[in-house]
Amino acid sequence: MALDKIYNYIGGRLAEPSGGNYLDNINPATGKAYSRVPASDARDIQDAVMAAKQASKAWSQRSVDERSEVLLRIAEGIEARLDDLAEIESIDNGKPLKLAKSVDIPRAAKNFRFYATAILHYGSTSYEMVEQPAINYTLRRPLGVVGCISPWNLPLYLFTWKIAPALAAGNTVVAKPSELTPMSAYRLSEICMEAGLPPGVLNIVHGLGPEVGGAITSHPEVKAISFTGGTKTGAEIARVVAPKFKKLSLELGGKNPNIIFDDAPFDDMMRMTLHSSFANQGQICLCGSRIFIQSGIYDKFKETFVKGAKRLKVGPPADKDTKIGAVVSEAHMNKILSYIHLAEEEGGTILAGGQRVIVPGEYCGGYYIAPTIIEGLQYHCRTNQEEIFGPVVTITPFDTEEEVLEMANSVRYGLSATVWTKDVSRAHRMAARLEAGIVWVNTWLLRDLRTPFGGVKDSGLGREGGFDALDFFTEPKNVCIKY
Ligand code: TXE
Repeated sequence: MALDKIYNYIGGRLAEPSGGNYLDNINPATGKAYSRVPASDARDIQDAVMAAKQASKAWSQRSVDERSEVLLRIAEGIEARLDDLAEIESIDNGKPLKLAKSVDIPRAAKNFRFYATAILHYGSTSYEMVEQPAINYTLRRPLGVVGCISPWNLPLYLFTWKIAPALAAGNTVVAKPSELTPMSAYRLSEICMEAGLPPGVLNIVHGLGPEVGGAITSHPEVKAISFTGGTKTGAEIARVVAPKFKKLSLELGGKNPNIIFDDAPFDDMMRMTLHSSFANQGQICLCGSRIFIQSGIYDKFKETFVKGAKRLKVGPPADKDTKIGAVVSEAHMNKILSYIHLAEEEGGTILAGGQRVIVPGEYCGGYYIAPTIIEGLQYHCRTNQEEIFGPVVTITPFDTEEEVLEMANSVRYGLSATVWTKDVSRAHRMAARLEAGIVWVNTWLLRDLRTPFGGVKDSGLGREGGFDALDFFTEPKNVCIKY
């Protein structure tokens, strides 16, 4: 049977890749190819950039009301296709259908809605001078053509998180979704056409990272790059764009601490910790993969947590009882399994999981891993320092705030941290001293889209969210008038 084909979206039209080459798109729940993705190259990026450049002036000169209306229609288009989009996201990525339907797709629509309305309230500053009769005001202008490159873990969610503010601010966009999860981005092209987005304002080009992503980052007409993905790729992109002086926003990996004090609200903490450890098969950059538990509740925590993890059902993403679907690819599964072996070599004890799960029937070739809990590791060993990005967590006891801060801050990453305690003063002390861009206290992944989102250290550069993203996608120009 011929596999369904995905097309690029360039200049308002669906297009085959110039070279006529395609990659297989694998369904990770079965391990079988189910569609074909364009293996585009620099020629397709050249076409996309030219289309974006041509559309740039007219789009930037539209009133914010007009831009807002088009983006709201895109949000409505996503909402209208909730079921279809959730299904394809779940097939492409391996995530439970329920999760795609309750989190990924609603959030993609919300991203468009949020920036369609944020732009209506986006202002700029003015400074009156007293010593001289003069006033300064700052214009904020779109940059022109910008590039957005996104990963596979939250495909449409993260793709739209970049595209929506870029378009709202009046830029035109050349965007590349991950080659592992291209289907929802392809559907987005259809939604944009239906919503009346003018041709060339958004261009979506599919293909491999170095060929397609690399052609975007190195293109002289692309004025800014917004990237989410691995830290290694982020470093490569920074190397390419730095000498070209492009604006750069990087959301990279994490190795986030989840710190649980004796006085934590136990039941809430346990429910949420199971979620923050294993949601989306642990493939969320914000997952708390290093869990530190104060000694007084360590044994109780361990017993309840291990029981809870063993109860999480691993199975086909479309099953309504499935809590843990498939990880995204065979290569990624092998990477995660190799870290589990490393943990054993480093002296860790596997308390739950630790192996691939074979789901019978048509899913027997799928990439499933049981939720895995490891104890007994030193905080500075590789398992505790490197990003695994799968359903694997370590648990480590601690006694004092000082001790846990040293362990928590010992990694090269600094994306997020979670603290569980009823002591308000302690919560503030910890929040101030944790090296992270985002700290949650007594919760996890509670997101207000107005807040700055991003990491410190090797977790990235710059902030997304709220007006920060609109600042990123615009250039300030100060005007000083003496009167
Ligand atoms: O991501 P890549 P990979 C972490 C996680 C994972 C590791 C590697 O630890 O195991 O990164 O994942 C495009 N120029 N995260 O290799 O390669 C690529 O095509 C321009 C954390 O799958 O970073 C895709 O569209 N673009 C993370 C995007 O970059 C390039 C989410 C991300 O892929 C490129 C995903 C290049 N040279 C992985 N090479 C998070 N922070 O949420 C690749 N790409």
